[in-house]
Amino acid sequence: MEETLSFPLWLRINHVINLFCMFLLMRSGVQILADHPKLYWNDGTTPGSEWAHFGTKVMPKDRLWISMDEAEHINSIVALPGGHHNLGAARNWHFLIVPVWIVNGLSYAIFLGVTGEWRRLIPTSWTIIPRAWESALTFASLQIPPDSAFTPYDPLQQLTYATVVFLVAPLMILTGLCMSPALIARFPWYPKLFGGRQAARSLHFIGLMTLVLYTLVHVTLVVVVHFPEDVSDMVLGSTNPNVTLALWIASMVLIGVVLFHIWATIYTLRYQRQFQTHATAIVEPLMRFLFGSLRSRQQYAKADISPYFRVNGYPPEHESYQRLATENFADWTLTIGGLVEQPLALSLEDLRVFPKQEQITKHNCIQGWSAVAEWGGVRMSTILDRCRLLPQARYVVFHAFPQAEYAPNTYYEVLTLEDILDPQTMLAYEMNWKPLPIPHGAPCRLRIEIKTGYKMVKYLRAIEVVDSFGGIGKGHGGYREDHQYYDKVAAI
Ligand SMILES: Nc1nc2c(c(=O)[nH]1)N[C@H]1C(S)=C(S)[C@@H](COP(=O)(O)O)O[C@H]1N2
Ligand SMILES: [Mo]
Repeated sequence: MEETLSFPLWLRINHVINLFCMFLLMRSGVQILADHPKLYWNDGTTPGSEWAHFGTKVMPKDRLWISMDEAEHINSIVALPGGHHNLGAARNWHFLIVPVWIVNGLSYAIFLGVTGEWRRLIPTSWTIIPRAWESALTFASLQIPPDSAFTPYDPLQQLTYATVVFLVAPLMILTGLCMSPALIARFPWYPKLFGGRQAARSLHFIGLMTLVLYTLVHVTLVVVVHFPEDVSDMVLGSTNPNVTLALWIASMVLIGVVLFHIWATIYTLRYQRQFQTHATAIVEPLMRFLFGSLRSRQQYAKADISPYFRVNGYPPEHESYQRLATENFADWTLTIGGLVEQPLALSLEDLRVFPKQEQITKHNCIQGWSAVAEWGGVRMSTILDRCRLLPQARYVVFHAFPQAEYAPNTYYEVLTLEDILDPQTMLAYEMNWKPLPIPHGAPCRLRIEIKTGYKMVKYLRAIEVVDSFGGIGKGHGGYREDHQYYDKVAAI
């Protein structure tokens, strides 16, 4: 039964939007990967256990190194925006485009269903498999199956389209969601469906490679088989035989996409701050809407604790810190002030008097690595109850001791009161039942399990309750927001 191929207008529009989104997602995705260019099947991301490593950097064996040192520089031709550690901008592109791509994909699926066009894509008989195999053999011998094989698609083509649309694309969404610390803190079983968070990350990458390969083959075949009729059908629908016009429009669209990428790359690199401000105005409310009300309910077993826990952020060399360290932080005090009725200055001993909370949780660095550890300390809400917030209080700022890598600035991060009330948000002075080691933030650090790692300030010196953070640092809500253009929600 011969069916004529008619691509309705909605489908042609879907196709163009999809093409526009896919390349932006791919390039920004590659930039995100470059920040931690290693892939694993285990959630401890033990160094050496990666199944793929892109780049040449080798970490030293004889001194402390941090995960930021592992990031690779990447060319702007493959990555958006390219360069070194432009993770903030790449994430903003990724998260701006993802909703457009998903809405476009859903509307495509709905139209397919409603119009009955799905029958061309979803196989309805097992005979498609031997027929697709036959077709594969034909292509392998560098021949094109006869016209009669295209009804409207050739069986191999149909099978491939169905796989990409109904298997690979949903898998990209589902595995992408596993990257959200908030989501997997609330539903720790969810990433297990894919074999863990790192397995999901690996699958997300394999999905990307599948889509790249698919795109290459798809474009090649459109050019080799039935060109330029395919282009004409794709652009104008099969009722319009004006091939020249179709080729002209297709070329303009492709040139437009390329120009957009060139503009996006240059704009992002030149106006990082402006792009951050505009992009996060959209991305942050969306992140809050999707993940903002999720509360951490993690309780991993002792056996889940990772043998190795990466470090990010070198210990402060500053003598104000070093002097405290030599005395095991006996003289350390944490000041809690700002918009509180009762300012506090707490020593380690004071902290140990509060009811102790213990939790075994998964740490998720924004760069991509993860690790599980036990944390012991005091719940943040306990501390805030003790100092009694004033009614104007809206944000809590965590300040660290000065670290040489950030001089003349110091590391700090801002959290909302709602974030803080997560039951697993705490000041940790213990890691794996031992005093918090110096590389991990001794004597005391923040844990907030619904966020990516950069929110969890180490080497804590002071906590400040404020009604606005515009005057702190550069005013974007944290050191990494100020200097690396990250968003301040950090829920994925
Ligand atoms: N003071 C300070 N705190 C910090 C950082 C830092 O550089 N300085 N890095 C953050 C980042 S990006 C991560 S992933 C975690 C890492 O914690 P870890 O070193 O214990 O693994 O600490 C966060 N807290
Ligand atoms: Mo991080």
